[in-house]
Amino acid sequence: MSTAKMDILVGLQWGDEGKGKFIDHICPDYAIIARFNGGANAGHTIFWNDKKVTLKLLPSGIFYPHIQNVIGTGTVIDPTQLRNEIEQLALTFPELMFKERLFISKKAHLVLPTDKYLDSYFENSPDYRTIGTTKNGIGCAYAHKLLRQGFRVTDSYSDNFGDEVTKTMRREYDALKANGQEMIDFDAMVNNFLSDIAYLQQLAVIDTELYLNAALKAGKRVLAEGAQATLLDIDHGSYPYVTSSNTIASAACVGLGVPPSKVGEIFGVLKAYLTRVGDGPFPSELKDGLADELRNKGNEFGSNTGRPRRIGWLDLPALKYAIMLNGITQLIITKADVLNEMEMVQLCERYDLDGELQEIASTGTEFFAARPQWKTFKGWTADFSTITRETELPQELRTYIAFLTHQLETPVSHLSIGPKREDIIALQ
Ligand code: 2SA
Ligand code: MG
Repeated sequence: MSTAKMDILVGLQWGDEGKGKFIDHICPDYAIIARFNGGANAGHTIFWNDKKVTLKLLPSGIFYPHIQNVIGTGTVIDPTQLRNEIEQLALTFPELMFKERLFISKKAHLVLPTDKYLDSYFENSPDYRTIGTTKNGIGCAYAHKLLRQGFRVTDSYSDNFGDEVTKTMRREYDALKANGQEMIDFDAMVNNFLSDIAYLQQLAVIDTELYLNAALKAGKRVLAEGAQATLLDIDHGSYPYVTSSNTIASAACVGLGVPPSKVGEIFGVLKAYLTRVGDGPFPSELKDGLADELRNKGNEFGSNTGRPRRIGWLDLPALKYAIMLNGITQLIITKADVLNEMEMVQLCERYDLDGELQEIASTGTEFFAARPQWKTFKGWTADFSTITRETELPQELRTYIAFLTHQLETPVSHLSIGPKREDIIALQ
């Protein structure tokens, strides 16, 4: 069998584009789904047997009997979250053998309970910058990794792991306590953590790089599943209001140990409008009643934290930038149905920076001052529940999509027009 390619799927905005839903749609075509970045800060919502499920750490292929799921080296793993997630799913779907289809990288880093407290401390203390994180300890775990003070999954098998990790947690715990951070009892925290580590150790912990490259060589198709999104990338996003991992397509190669020569399609998911949770710049943000209307229509609340998402119109300069960084080969537009029955739909066509017009964003300092120049489209009205093909779409929506395809110089291959798995139509 000939060598297969690894396709990559990423979000093009600030997250919550509906990546989980599209992955769920294309899953059957793949043998392996692999997470390459982030941790339990993700919230990928999918429907299985009409039940809504939000996955945080587990890859989105976990429900399919024929799919192997990988949590790769570039991720950070909170063993407590992982255990909770697997145990919860096993309660809802006892017939699915999740553990048998899950492979975890030996080299992925662990999120310690003190990382989570430290994250909360930074968020709440007036002495530090507030980012609006998910408080999952993501930034602190990645910081320890770069400082070379982190613990990897493989380290947990060594004889002195218990002592070493307890020593580290003691140090951090005491410092946090001295600064007034509220925490559970130290011994309880350590015991819970070590018990969750023992749970993690009975899962398949392997060399995921060897596994993935051998699978590709054997002709098995791999999909790399991005978490968070392009504008939250630690290097290229709206720093410091970003997550602590690289979220763009090239990070899939690093985070999974698969070379760029093996990459096939690069899917970019975007929502027909724009949302953001957490602080930071948002040039096309809406602050009026329209934002509330769209938030409610689109149910725009954080899938794990429940935080209300900020709402805005599509931002063309930011999208052009995201498409460039990722090398997107196919666009997927989601939630076109949420804009149903609007009199008009707008988008930010370019930025005005003190009179200087900018067609493509860069998220450097100017981005924070960008003022949108709007373009207005006539809205659309349709009964989306009956639409099954492109020709049935309202003309106004087709005009909007044609404009985007032309401006973004990238084909739109799929359009999502409702929350269910079947509410996705392929476009020509
Ligand atoms: P963190 O926790 O350190 O990664 O936070 C840093 C910034 O990244 C943003 N971020 C997200 N934005 C949207 N969705 C995310 N995942 C969950 C979801 C979030 C939730 O899909 O709904 O449940 O609220 C996600 N994860 C991180 C975060 O808001 C900060 O701006
Ligand atoms: Mg989400």
